Amino acid sequence: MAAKDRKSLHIVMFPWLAFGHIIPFVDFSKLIAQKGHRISFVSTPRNIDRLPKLPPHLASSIDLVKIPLPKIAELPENAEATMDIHGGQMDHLKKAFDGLESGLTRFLENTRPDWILYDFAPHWLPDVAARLGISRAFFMIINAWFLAFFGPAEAMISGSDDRTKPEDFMVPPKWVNFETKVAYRRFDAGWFLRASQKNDSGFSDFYRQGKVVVGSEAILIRHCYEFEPNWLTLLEELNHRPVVPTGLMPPKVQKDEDRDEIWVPIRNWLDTQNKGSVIYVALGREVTISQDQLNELAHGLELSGVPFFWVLRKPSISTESNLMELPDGFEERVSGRGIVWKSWAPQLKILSHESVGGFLTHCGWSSIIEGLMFGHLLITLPFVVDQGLNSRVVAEKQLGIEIPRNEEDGSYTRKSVADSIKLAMFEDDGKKFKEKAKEMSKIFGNTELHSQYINKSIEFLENHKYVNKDI
Ligand SMILES: *[C@@H]1O[C@H](CO)[C@@H](O)[C@H](O)[C@H]1NC(C)=O
Ligand SMILES: CC(=O)N[C@H]1CO[C@H](CO)[C@@H](O)[C@@H]1O
Repeated sequence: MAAKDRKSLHIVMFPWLAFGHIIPFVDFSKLIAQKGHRISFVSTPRNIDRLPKLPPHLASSIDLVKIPLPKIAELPENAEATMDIHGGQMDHLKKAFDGLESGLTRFLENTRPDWILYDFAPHWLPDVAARLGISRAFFMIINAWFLAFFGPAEAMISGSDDRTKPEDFMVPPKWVNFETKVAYRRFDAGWFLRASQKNDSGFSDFYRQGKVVVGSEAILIRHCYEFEPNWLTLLEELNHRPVVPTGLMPPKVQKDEDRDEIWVPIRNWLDTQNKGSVIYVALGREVTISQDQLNELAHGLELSGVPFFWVLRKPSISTESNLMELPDGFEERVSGRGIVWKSWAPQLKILSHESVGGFLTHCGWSSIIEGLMFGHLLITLPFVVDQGLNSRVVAEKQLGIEIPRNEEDGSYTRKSVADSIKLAMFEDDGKKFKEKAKEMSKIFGNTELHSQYINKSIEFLENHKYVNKDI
């Protein structure tokens, strides 16, 4: 059917309160709006105010809808996103988030959209939307192996999942029906174990995700068969509902001149370096490491002898344990060879520069996509959520090298950092991995392929609108 013959849809987007989630929801909103559909993007006032500016030609198709976050005594004033809090306050943010139910329900009653796409957290939302005859999809901004690790939704909801100790997450789950070693390790299994347990918000992440899955007509997921078919197929089998891959949604390198004052000096420095010689180092905004581990990373970069560009931003929430001081005299000693960049940096532009030859990353899914788009070998240092599994998949496919860690506490030494970098950049194994990573850019950087996925996932929304509106 030609676009002009189709009825334009009204689609509500409702991400979890973390910018690592909000940004992929914005990106997907823009892609949907480009097809002539109307978006209502719902979040809290301060998050909406912190969104990147919408392109002028789409601004009229994307309504930004602010619903105030209920005040909770345990949260700091004005905290509306994970970057405004420390880890111990996460459950309180989830509790406040649950308080958005009445505001969102009113909005849905008044506007009666065709679809609502939401994140893992609002366990109450599918029922509300179903009652109003609104079609519902869980938009999973992370990949299939992470979601498949949670298992069948019914067990997540009932709490009958029998995995109760870290060891249970250190092997592939019993429903995995293909050969893989992908699993958590002792130092990062704790995150998954906690996700299975009820906490101060009153609900476990397992329960939230389970409810969201069973209440949805479909799961849309940022994944593609060309990179990894097995976990994606497993998800369909586990969940008995359409699993629609949106592709990897590789971002476009923006030509935003208003940020040139930041990019130009960085580019000038990269221009002076040899092709493929620089390691780009960035652990993401929400990973905080201890002072001791920061020192080891710095010394490791120094010991490696490799040129580097390190984005090291102070966490927005400072505590005594994350002061982020570099070792004494570090910047003088590495001067000329290494740059420590302490504010926002245009990651995608840096990764696209030909001097960059490797990416030391915490292994967030977006970072992996951005690194492999340009065929960069990854040197991985995962911490929480999906990062450990991502790192193991990357290692299994020989696209990256995980820095050796202490199994118990996940600590690493300057020597393990330096050795991993040298292995990646100079040794034969590194060369082999580099070739494979470069090859991978044909999938990750394939705009045609991912545009096709986007087209198909939007066609899915167009063709599967809820018909039974008289509940
Ligand atoms: C996706 O759809 C757009 C029209 O909305 C079209 O221009 C584009 O070529 C399509 N992409 C692919 C890969 O088919
Ligand atoms: C069992 C469990 O994960 N408990 C956690 C609940 O949340 C608090 C912080 O809000 C943690 O300190 C507990 O470890």
